[in-house]
Amino acid sequence: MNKRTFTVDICLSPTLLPLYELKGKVVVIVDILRATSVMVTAFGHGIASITPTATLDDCEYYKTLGMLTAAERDGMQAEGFDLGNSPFSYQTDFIKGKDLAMSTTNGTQAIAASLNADHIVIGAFLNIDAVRDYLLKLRKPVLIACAAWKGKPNVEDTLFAGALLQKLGEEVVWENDTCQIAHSLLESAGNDMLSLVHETSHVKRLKRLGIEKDIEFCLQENIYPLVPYLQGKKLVI
Ligand code: 3SL
Repeated sequence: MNKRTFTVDICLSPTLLPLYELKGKVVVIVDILRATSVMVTAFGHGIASITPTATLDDCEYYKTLGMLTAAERDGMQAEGFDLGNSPFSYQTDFIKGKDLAMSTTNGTQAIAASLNADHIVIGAFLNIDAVRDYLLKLRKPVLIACAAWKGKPNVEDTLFAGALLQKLGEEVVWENDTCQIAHSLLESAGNDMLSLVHETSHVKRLKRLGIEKDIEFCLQENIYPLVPYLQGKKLVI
């Protein structure tokens, strides 16, 4: 490893996070379908901050403070909250300048499990080049933390991890075999990530809910050149 290179590792599920040292690391949280894609979209449309919460009760508390709230469980909007987890719900001027509290099945849990990291940033295909540039500027050891689905690794988050690795290229040293797994998966997708993702369990789950357009939207690259990062309890840009 020369002076300028830095390490990258990939954690395929939050249940494996206790095996990783987070101190001294930049953790990139990834939940392609759909939490981190939604967060990036919300910032792209002017939200002022997002406070991620692991529990619905905590999210509800922020409602009592007058904040906008979003909550999802098992793909559906949780009852009593203002918004759900579709990126299309955030493409509106209504959210401009607002502070949002948000709780999701996996994405916000992955953030809660990573709080010992030096930096937490939000990654999605929608902002992948901006994330790469951010990491190249910081030049600190990176852990890409996949939110997965209820502890089980998934294709879409692993694909993103492979794509980010590829974009970091020669600037990084791969720390563990999960990097090879993610990179091989990306190569197996070739130019057709959509077909691979279409076969996944989460897509089947989401299709049952009739939100196929969300899937295609979340697989687009570089729609929003911004990087949300955790500052105290809030994500900001
Ligand atoms: O688990 C999550 O954080 C969500 O992104 C899941 S869903 O896409 O809303 O089903």
